[in-house]
Amino acid sequence: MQNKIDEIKKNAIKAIEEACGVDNLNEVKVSYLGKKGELSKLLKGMKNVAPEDRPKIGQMVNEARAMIDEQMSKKRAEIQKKIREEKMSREVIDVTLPGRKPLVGHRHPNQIALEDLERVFIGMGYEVVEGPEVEYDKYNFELLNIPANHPAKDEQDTFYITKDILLRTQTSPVQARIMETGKMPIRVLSPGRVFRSDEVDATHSPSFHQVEGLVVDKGITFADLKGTLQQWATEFFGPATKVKFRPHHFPFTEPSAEVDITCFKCGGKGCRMCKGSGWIEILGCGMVHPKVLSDCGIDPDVYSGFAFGIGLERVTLLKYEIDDMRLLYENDVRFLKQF
Ligand code: 2NM
Repeated sequence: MQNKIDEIKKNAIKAIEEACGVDNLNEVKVSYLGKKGELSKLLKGMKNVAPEDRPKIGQMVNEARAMIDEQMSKKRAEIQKKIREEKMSREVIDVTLPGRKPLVGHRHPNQIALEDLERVFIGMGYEVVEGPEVEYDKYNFELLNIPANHPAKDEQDTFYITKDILLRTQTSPVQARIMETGKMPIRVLSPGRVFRSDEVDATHSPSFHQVEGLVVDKGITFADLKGTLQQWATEFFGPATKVKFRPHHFPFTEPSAEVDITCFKCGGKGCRMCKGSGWIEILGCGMVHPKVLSDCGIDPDVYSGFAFGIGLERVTLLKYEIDDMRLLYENDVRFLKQF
């Protein structure tokens, strides 16, 4: 009996020594001190022991149990200490290390150009107004004097949601909504995303941005339009910039014009930027058509106005001398970081 107890003790101590974690140690505990463990098994064999020897054996088993238990506690404390120390050394903070620099993003080149552009018009007293990208046919076409048979209304050119609801092809519907409110005078700039059913290439995208301007008041003339755009060109492209108005046609303006500016790269001599002509086509504009005014509830005999539309991407590409519009949409940080 004595030998057996000694052997259990020896094995238990060895197992405790070798235990490599708290879970493992618990397993050892169960197998020696548990209900079905080695010591309990031994006690169950007591019926074969002479009655007078039983208290002695019982005492020896209890001593063995106490001794194994104590070893166990020691080992447990050791393991926990080691775990704690490892954790502490892992979590040590070296306060002398340099700080980590947070990655700060910045504005997209389109956004920089837009804010530069807005600043000029805000300086002239314009208010920036945005509107829905999903529009009614009524605001996108009908109120802007774009008749049902106009090519812009073709399914090939416009993204229709239903017969009457579509992705706006211009930001003028925002201005039709403003005219409809009837609050005078109007001096607004409407930047925003527009959609056309175009194939992607270096100068086209099915989704791009426009900045349209609208002024309506008593006595507004083409001279106001010319002065305004000349002022914008000077502030935006540089003091030497001249503007040239070429007759054009838009359904919502009469008369209408396309505007060229002298090339800000070569000053008008002709270079790669302006394809040798000295001029760069920059926007469309005109006097708001009397029918558009009256359809929007404004009396064209009392009020007149001008409007213009600038392609934001076109301005961004020119400003930064980028030769492919697709670069603006790919969001490659190696490209975006340069602005
Ligand atoms: C352009 C060219 C010419 C324009 C017209 C209007 C409105 F709402 F008054 F009718 N907004 N914008 C306009 C005029 C837009 O884009 C090339």
